[in-house]
Amino acid sequence: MNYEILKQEIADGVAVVTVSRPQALNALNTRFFQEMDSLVAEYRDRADIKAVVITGEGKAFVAGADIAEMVDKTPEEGSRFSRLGQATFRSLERLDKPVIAAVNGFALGGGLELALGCDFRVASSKAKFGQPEVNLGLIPGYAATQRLPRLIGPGNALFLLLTGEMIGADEALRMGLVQKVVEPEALLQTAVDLAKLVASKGPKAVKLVKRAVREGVLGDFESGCALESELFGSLFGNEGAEGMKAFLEKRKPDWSRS
Ligand code: CO8
Repeated sequence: MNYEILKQEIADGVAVVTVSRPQALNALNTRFFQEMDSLVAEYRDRADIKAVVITGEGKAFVAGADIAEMVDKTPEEGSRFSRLGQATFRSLERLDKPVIAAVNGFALGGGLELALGCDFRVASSKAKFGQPEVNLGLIPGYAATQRLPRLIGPGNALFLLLTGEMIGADEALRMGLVQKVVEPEALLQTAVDLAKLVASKGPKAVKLVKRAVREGVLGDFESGCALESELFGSLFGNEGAEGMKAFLEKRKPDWSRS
């Protein structure tokens, strides 16, 4: 696919993907979702890409779904647009490789939902977060009503969803919405370094941690523990054996051996 909105730079196994529609504060339109679907499918199969960082160009990470594109939709079209976006962020979340959001500026509405579809979030101290849909007489359509309370608890989620107010990076950190806040000039390097750190771990273990957490938060405790035991066992005799042997032999693990 010829990417117009998603700019990509791939170096040392990390793909830095920049949402680039700065004239509309990177608002998410149909083209964005087509490109993101294609990109996720491509990265799934690319052995040279070990981790992904997603950021935005200019003063916004992403300022929401494209209001100009949504304004005239019928109820059926609105639901369809919502389902397509949900499916895209679900496939991003299911990518077997780490995906880190580097939130450089406004992460609002659908933009915050994109960040929620990533594994964790690093923010610039200047970033702003919010779910302003109620200001427009809307509710979120890309699963914020589901992911947000699971991540930060129902009280914090309802605070953001019902007030529609923006919060700063320190408040987002306090709520657990982001996992790290750094100065703007350090943002991208911090996210890339974290991406490389995760990519240096056992790749099967990384994939299975993602799966256990992802499926675990959706189900009950006992089923989650059963899944964890099954996945835990699957690492013995292969990647886990290499990691544990390397520890005992006081050397770095060679994941290609497993
Ligand atoms: N959609 C379309 N255009 C946008 C959006 C957006 N979400 N956000 C900003 N823009 C455009 C502005 O219209 C403006 O365009 P122009 O220069 O042509 O007038 C340009 O970007 C720059 O924006 P501003 O001049 O407003 O910049 P400011 O720095 O003054 O303000 C803000 C920045 C505060 C971020 C402001 O732009 C704003 O409030 N934006 C809207 C934020 C918002 O409400 N986002 C939520 C949208 S709804 C949503 O995301 C629902 C998701 C689920 C959808 C489910 C599918 C149905």
